[in-house]
Amino acid sequence: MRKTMLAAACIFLSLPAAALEREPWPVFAGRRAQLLEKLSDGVTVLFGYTAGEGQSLRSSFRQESNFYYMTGWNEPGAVLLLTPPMKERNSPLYEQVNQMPRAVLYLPGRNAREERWTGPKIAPYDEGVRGKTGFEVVRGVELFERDLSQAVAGFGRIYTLKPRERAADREIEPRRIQTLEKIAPLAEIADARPSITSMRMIKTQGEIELIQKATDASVAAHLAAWKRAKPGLAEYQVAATMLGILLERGCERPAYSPMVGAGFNSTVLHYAENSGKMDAGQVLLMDVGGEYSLYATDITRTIPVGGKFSPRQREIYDIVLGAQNAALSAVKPGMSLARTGSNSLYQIAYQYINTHGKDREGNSLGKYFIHGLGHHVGLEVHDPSNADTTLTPGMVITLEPGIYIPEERIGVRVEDTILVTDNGARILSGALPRNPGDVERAMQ
Ligand SMILES: [Mn+2]
Repeated sequence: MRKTMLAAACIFLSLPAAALEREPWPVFAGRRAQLLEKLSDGVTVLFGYTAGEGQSLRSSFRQESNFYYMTGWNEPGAVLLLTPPMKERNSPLYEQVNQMPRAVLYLPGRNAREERWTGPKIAPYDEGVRGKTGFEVVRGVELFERDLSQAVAGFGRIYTLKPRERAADREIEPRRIQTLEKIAPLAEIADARPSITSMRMIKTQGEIELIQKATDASVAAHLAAWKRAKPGLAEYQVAATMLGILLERGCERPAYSPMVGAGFNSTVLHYAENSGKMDAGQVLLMDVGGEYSLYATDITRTIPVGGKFSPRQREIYDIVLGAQNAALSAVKPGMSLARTGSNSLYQIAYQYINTHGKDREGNSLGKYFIHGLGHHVGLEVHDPSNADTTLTPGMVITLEPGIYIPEERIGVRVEDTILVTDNGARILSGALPRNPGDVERAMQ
């Protein structure tokens, strides 16, 4: 007994913390160069999350997504300053501004006491800090205020993240803007978000690979759930199987609260209690995806508890799948996820649903498709996108039609994460069966 415990302790101590995978540093440097070109008439300031902002008792530290996208930096308390070259040769500030480094990463100083709690961190004056950060210039965060004051004098404008209308972090960003207004009271504060968003919408090869890894782990989680889901089991037990596999395969966490709902619960769009029991004859809807090295995926499948769809469940499933296939075959550059317009994929899916099948009253089923067709996926499961975006090669989106009929206790959604290619789409979650017969077979 003692010996076993000792052995267990040794194994535990010798296991390194799971290292996040990251694109090579030059990719991030390239993004900063691109942003400097886009926002060439002002300095850009991005704040990484502090320890308090990026973590809670319930989760480990995770960087703010825009900051991570520009830096690849996942430690707390960092700040990014981008200073474009000044073009006005006659300006008295020309020399001063153009001598400044274009990109500086500011890091908090070493805090040995803090590190006893949170582990060793990289500090600004560490030897080899350039190689450890991918930045030519790394400074202590105490120099940020001085540097920003000098840089902003040449432009009078600071680009930073302005709060979105419906933001989860709506307290953090206004606080940050107050900080900037204190340092540079005369500067105009402009929004860097649309420019960063337009970059984030087009994924690099490295990003696609990370999304694929999140997807592969999630496909494995779904397949295991199909084998586990048996009459009498609780929804949370199926969710537990899925979470276990996500973590086992190197995901840091699920990309969103897993939703596992049987029967009536399958018709509740954001059902995440997962507290019900499943019975034979019900459908079980599982919307579960992992986060791998900060990248998300988003997959939903609906399976028959007991292994075989009823004729009515199968009918509804076939309509949802038909709608997804109709949208899928229409995906190509120039199409759109918007609800309206001649290039709307939503309209294609909606029309399919609305012209196939009926409810108990003989009405068309369009009114039971109550959400959008899809969204972008990346560092966030609902990755940002600018208004009036048309699809472009390199975008990663979901296609997720659904029909939810509470009075019949049938909710069916089929959701895949796909890559927009030069002339169509590649289903990143294509390894997970979608056809109802294949789903039934995979459950055995
Ligand atoms: Mn989704």
